[in-house]
Amino acid sequence: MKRALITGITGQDGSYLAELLLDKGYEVHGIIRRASTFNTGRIDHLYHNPEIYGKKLFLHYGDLADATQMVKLLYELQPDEIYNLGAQSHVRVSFDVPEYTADVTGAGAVRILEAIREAGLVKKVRFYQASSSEMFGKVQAVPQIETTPFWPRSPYGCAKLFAYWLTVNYRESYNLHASNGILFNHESERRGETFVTRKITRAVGRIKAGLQENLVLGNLDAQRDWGYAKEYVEMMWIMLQQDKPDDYVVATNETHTVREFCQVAFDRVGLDWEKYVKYDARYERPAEVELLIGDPAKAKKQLGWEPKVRFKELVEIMVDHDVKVAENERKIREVTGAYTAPSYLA
Ligand code: NAP
Ligand code: G4F
Repeated sequence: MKRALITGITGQDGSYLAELLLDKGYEVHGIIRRASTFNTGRIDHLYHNPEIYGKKLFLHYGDLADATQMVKLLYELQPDEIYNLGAQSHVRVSFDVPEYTADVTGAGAVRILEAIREAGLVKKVRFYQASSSEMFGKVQAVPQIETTPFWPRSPYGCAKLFAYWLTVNYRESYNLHASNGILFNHESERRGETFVTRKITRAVGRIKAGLQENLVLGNLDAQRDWGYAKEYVEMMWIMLQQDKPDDYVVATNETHTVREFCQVAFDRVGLDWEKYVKYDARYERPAEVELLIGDPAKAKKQLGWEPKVRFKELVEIMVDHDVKVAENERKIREVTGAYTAPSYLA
């Protein structure tokens, strides 16, 4: 039985990856942060399953800012594979907390890489770094591929670039099996509620259910290459099963504006988006990434991976889910007369 360690297991990707690895027979360990509120909503179905938790899935308190705990965990666990998905992952927020983002999203990767050396795991372990299309920033070529020069446009992008190069550097310096997945935006029913896609689909559900009046957004012209998260975590695993580590673009090779996302999402429930979407400059960023579109040809050729869920289907999956969530919330409110929708319903 292989043993995997996931940082960021409570996040969108971490939760899907945990499911995938458990399905493949792995023993899965995840690092979670202590919080004053519940933060395990995305993995509660695994955590509350007595056949899984404590038998195949184990959670450990820790933080990417805490190098000592990282070394201790790696000594204890001796994992075969490490997936570094933990991060302060919100681009807009990274402008508010640049130093924290550098520490967790950037230096967090070094802490794991050094812990691998400290625990004597260089020859045994395989390491995956969650790199990002945000590193292409002010894009130098269209579409973007593995060799496109980087030009990050946010503290988040800069932090991810640091972690990207460190991963390459440890591969070259110590012969560590370390790979970067350069993942373009990927979304799902589990996407964080403050990223634009989920903000839109939640609003659609809530407007339809009469729980919300409008939706306030920033830049509608930004273009993104949006794929389905469930398919993207599979690529993380595939990359670590190769004899040789390498870096891969994971994308759909299609791009759409935020405006188009709104159109398709509101259309799904028969509403005219223009009547509900308002603009507020506070959602703009000091520097914007205007266009992302990735060509995953290398992933297809070398690893046989290609995305199946395309833009319209992705929007519809998310809207259909959020319509149900909002309808539940409306019913709960009707019965209790109060706002009681628990966040894990999302
Ligand atoms: P997410 O939903 O925001 O999840 C981030 C995870 O990191 C959460 O589990 C979070 O824990 C954890 N975390 C935050 N700060 C931490 C810290 N100081 N120490 C330990 N863990 C910490 O992100 P995601 O969408 O799943 O993305 C997964 C990874 O891929 C991230 O590194 C992200 O930057 C990267 N990425 C994402 C995309 C995308 O489109 N989704 C594209 C490219 C790259 P809490 O639950 O406690 O907050
Ligand atoms: O959904 P977003 O916040 O995602 P963004 O900035 O592209 O970052 C995501 O994808 C990256 C991969 O490229 C990841 F590395 C990163 O961790 C994260 O998952 O914003 C998408 C676009 C932006 O251009 C933004 O300006 O939507 C625009 N937007 C317009 N109104 C908005 C809003 N974004 C947010 N979050 N909220 C708005 O109200």
